[in-house]
Amino acid sequence: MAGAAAAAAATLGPQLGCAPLARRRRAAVAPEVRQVATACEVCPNKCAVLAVVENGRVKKLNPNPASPKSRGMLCARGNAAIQALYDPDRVKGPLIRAGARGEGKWRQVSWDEALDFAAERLQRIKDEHGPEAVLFSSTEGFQEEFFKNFALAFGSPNVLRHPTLCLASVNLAYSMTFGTVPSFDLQNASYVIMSGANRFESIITPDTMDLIDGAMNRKAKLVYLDPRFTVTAAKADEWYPIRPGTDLAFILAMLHVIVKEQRYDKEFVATRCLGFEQLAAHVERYTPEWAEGETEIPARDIARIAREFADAAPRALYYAGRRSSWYVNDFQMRRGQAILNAIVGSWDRQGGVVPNSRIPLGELLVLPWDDPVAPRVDEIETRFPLAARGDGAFLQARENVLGGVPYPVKGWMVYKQDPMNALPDRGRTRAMLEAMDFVAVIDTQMSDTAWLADVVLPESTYLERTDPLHMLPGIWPVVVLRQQVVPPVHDTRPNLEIIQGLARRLGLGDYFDYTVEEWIAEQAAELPVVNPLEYLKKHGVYAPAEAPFYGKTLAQGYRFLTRSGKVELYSDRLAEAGHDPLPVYHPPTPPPAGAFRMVLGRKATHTHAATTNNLWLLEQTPTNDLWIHPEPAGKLGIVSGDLVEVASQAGKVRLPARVTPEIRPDCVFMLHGFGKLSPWLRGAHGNGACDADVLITAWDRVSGNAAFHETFVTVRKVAGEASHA
Ligand SMILES: Nc1nc2c(c(=O)[nH]1)N[C@H]1C(S)=C(S)[C@@H](COP(=O)(O)OP(=O)(O)OC[C@H]3O[C@@H](n4cnc5c(=O)[nH]c(N)nc54)[C@H](O)[C@@H]3O)O[C@H]1N2
Ligand SMILES: Nc1nc2c(c(=O)[nH]1)N[C@H]1C(S)=C(S)[C@@H](COP(=O)(O)OP(=O)(O)OC[C@H]3O[C@@H](n4cnc5c(=O)[nH]c(N)nc54)[C@H](O)[C@@H]3O)O[C@H]1N2
Ligand code: SF4
Ligand SMILES: [Mo]
Repeated sequence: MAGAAAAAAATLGPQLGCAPLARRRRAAVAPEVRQVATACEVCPNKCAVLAVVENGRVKKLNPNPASPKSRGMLCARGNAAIQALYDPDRVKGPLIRAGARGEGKWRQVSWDEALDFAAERLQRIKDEHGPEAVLFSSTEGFQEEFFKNFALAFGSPNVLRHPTLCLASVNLAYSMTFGTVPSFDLQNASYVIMSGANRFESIITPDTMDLIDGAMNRKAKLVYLDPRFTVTAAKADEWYPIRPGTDLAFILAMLHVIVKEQRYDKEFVATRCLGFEQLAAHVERYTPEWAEGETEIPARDIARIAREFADAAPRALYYAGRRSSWYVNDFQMRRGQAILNAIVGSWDRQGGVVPNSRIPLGELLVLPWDDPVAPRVDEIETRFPLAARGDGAFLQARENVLGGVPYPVKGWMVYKQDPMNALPDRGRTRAMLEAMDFVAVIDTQMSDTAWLADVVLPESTYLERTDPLHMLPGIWPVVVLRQQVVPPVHDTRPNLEIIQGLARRLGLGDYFDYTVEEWIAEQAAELPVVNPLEYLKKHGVYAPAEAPFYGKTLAQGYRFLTRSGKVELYSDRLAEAGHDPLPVYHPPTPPPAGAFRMVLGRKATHTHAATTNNLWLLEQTPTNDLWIHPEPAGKLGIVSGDLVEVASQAGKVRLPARVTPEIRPDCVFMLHGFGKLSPWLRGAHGNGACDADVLITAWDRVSGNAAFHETFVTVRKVAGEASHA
């Protein structure tokens, strides 16, 4: 009726000369419009956002070009955050489990009741088993620090962070070589090589924009290795569908050519690097002809790429991917890349591999707590002595907890993470959850892990809260503010308030006796602008005008943060820890006859397992399917759309096949984040398949990082309809 009336008015209005009425109407409903600068939370990039609020509702999210990191970009996922804010499937208030674990019976309770309940359970575990019997796991985010601090103040050393599922091996490889984890100057590079690192779909700012500019405008040559024909492959100058797990053979052969033909930067090697002689002797045996047999990349192309790369240096870089949770030898492959970047002299040069600049922030002084006394449950000190202790080794922790060694763990607190999807072998993660006396999940939605918890503590989404400032290091560092755009739509709280509520009840309140505003004020105080807080509230970001910097570490007498103070091509520390001091190639185990290797990757329209209930993004990518090459598919009698069963040692899933030449015949691929258990996530529940059901448990030997690409699966056609929401 209302629609019909409006349509009638629209046609009749002008004829009847109702202009004064139309004006009056407009005046009456003129919306109140505000713009708030904030920072996106939908993936780790923290892109700067200008949120448009109309009559109290977020109407539009625009990019804030003031950030040198995200510049004028806000991706599809960033735009779709509005849908997540107003999603009817959100957890709208605290919940306590009312039935059996996973049965789906919940009691909607007050915050007081939820926090009393959680604190009582945590205290009980602490009294009976010690504080180390509670595990605290989380993924990066501006409020993660409060969660980590809570774990430590509670007395548990068992903090597990997401790098051990993501980038721990690449970070460790660069740290062991250069003493730091650098950025890659794609804006100025003229030659770029990438192993995987699918930047046109796996978005990292500003790398994705720089690479688009470089590749599309032919400023840089891009050589891309990936068993899949990704969007990045489509835009590259050269794409090689490398045999998976053999990138180190390609890298070692490049080193062989560059060393043998003396194409390395002799000055940099002589003055800054340690162990070149050992490296030269080591790569003698790794010829391009040998590498061809491993990688299936022609020897003449490997040799040519090595020469082109060395000749283009220092504006040449072997780009380090972010997700390096690939193989059990991942660390050594990334070390090989770092060594290659070092010897061609790309370090700290324009267009090369550049140590990050930083902007100092102030720090609110808080009451210090005593460090936890118990050893870590993942035994990281002895099993992965070189790894970042504060991040832990997630899969080792899960296996130890399941085995009850070295001590029992009875409680698990989860923040902004969905281990039921993010860890391989979902059955084992579920077994770990089932074995717990108490599980609490702080999330914005009913994730699969939340579905199996005892209490769900709903955090306000990023558009509804103010977070601590964050400095994003880089060639162009930036400080970003995430400030509240609208008040919480439901009965949710920011993480700090949840932590404070728990801490007060556990007698730890004094450690968290501050507000986020006080925290931010102290952080901002150091910034070299007038009224820094006001400046940040208005602009959303602070970036110094004088960046970027190159060559700070090239000054005479500079000591790299390695043991020797030099770039370590050869590493004593690795040898002492029982690892190869130079990267040694170990061929990957080939898939058994009739089996495929499963590889992982992303699409530009989803973040991990977090966005597959977002209707706007589901419209772009509604489900997942199994990529399989036409050759094996033909042998198995599979055509696109057929339902297939994918089985590994860990489990089985069913999903539709997508027969495509865009993947090697020896691999299969499915997108992450579908096949959800949680019926509250209506868009992804029973829609497609969950990769974590079939991935097996394996980890990198040096860093303990998950190794997701070690899984072999069989595929067979089965009768029935594909489950599709
Ligand atoms: N749109 C979107 N962007 C994101 C994210 C997201 O979820 N969605 N997540 C962010 C996060 S946390 C991360 S860690 C990054 C991940 O981004 P990347 O580091 O780029 O990692 P992935 O895209 O997971 O995988 C890279 C590619 O490696 C290929 N690959 C598999 N095995 C091999 C191999 O043996 N050799 C070679 N050369 N290639 C191989 C896979 O086919 C895949 O295409 O993306 C970030 N950006
Ligand atoms: N099978 C498989 N496993 C993987 C990967 C893969 O590709 N496949 N990728 C690996 C990589 S690279 C990474 S980085 C990890 C990522 O692992 P996770 O961090 O677990 O990934 P997400 O699915 O992005 O997010 C987890 C949860 O955070 C919630 N969340 C989002 N925003 C907020 C917020 O503001 N507050 C709170 N409290 N919660 C919020 C989401 O609702 C979601 O349930 O997974 C790793 N594991
Ligand atoms: S890349 Fe997209 S999802 Fe990630 S922070 Fe930026 S806008 Fe948000
Ligand atoms: Mo990641």
